[in-house]
Amino acid sequence: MSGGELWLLRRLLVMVLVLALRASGGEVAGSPEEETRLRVGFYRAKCPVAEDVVLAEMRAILEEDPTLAPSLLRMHYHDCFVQGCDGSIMLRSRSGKGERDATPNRSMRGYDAIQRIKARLETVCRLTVSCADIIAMAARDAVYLSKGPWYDVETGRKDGDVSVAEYAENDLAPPDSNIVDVKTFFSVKSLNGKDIAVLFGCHSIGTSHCAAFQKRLYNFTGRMDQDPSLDARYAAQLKKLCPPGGHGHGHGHGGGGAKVPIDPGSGYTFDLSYYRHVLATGGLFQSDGSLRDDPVTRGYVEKLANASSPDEYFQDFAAAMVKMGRTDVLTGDLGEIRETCDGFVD
Ligand code: HEM
Ligand SMILES: *[C@@H]1O[C@H](CO)[C@@H](O)[C@H](O)[C@H]1NC(C)=O
Ligand SMILES: *[C@@H]1O[C@H](CO)[C@@H](O)[C@H](O)[C@H]1NC(C)=O
Ligand SMILES: CC(=O)N[C@H]1CO[C@H](CO)[C@@H](O)[C@@H]1O
Repeated sequence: MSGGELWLLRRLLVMVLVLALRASGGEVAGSPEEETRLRVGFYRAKCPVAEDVVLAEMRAILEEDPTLAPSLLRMHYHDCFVQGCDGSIMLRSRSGKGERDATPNRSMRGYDAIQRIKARLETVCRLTVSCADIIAMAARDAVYLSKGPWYDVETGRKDGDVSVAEYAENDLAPPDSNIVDVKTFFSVKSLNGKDIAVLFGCHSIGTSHCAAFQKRLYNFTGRMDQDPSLDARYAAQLKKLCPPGGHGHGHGHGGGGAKVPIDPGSGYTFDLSYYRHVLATGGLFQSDGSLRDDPVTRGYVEKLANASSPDEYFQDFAAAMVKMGRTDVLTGDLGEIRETCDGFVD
């Protein structure tokens, strides 16, 4: 058996085990039903200040460094897509084999912020609030503090203790994905076309290193050409910000190099301009532009690009984030509450 097959088999076994445990979890006498599923206000009894503490810390963190808002939103996406929302994105590996070390994760930021919130929570409610929930709450607060919607975040996740770089490589779509690839990556997590169009609105805030989309500007098909689906004026602007060479090649997206806003002109406000940008220019990443290539996602993008108010979008966003936040969670007796979020797995 090849390494890849072995790995798949291991994952399958873990999944079967998790499902079996979950199936039995509901029946175990004495284990209250409410402890075994996610719900709004999970900490109301055990740690009533939990959500307030997270919001207060987030205000302080973003006052010091506003650029961490998008980074912390992104962290929840990465945490949920890689082995479920289980806080494992925070774990460190001495041998460089953790999720943190995976290519798509190279430019992930905000680990210290999560650890800071966790340390604060440990002083008020020892061993009570999971890292996975802190990441989910921080993502919600990051959106809210970027003038986006407030929504009720479900809590009750436990933390996992496994972090494998390979999972991140396999579960996160690369930025040069087309819509068929994107739909495959998201349907594995039970997220449909509308969810994709809604969640991609996260790219309304934040920045990207040039390396993540450089290929579109200079060497799209390997013949030193430009991506024809990218608006020519936008491409010219990007070329000025991202001169050729220097920032890594091919699929590389991370490391040094210049950064550009993903939604130019509105890079730190959570609003609808991302959708207008995608429609008009093809977006920063091919995956953003790919929203135009499917009837469902395109229909949604066109609707929002023209919307006179963000209300409908904000409602859809809340629902999609809650849905994403349920991805393969550990609850009840599964998983643990760690004392620190960024412990070492090896
Ligand atoms: C196919 C799906 C996706 C792809 C290919 C993708 C790709 C990327 C890439 C390449 C970056 C730039 C990283 C860097 O160079 O610093 C980025 C940033 C970002 N992504 Fe995504 N992303 C996807 C989905 C999502 C989703 C669903 C969310 C939110 C739930 C999200 C939120 C963000 C945010 C907020 C940033 C800015 C981070 C910062 O400024 O530090 N992304 N994404
Ligand atoms: C352009 O892409 C081709 C094919 O991937 C590669 O062989 C070539 O080295 C690239 N050229 C530059 C200058 O990056
Ligand atoms: C959206 O706006 C464009 C022009 O910006 C217009 O051509 C189109 O008909 C509008 N679509 C809807 C559904 O209002
Ligand atoms: C391989 C690699 O660059 N991994 C990085 C992932 O992100 C963390 C946090 O920024 C870095 O410490 C790792 O070196």
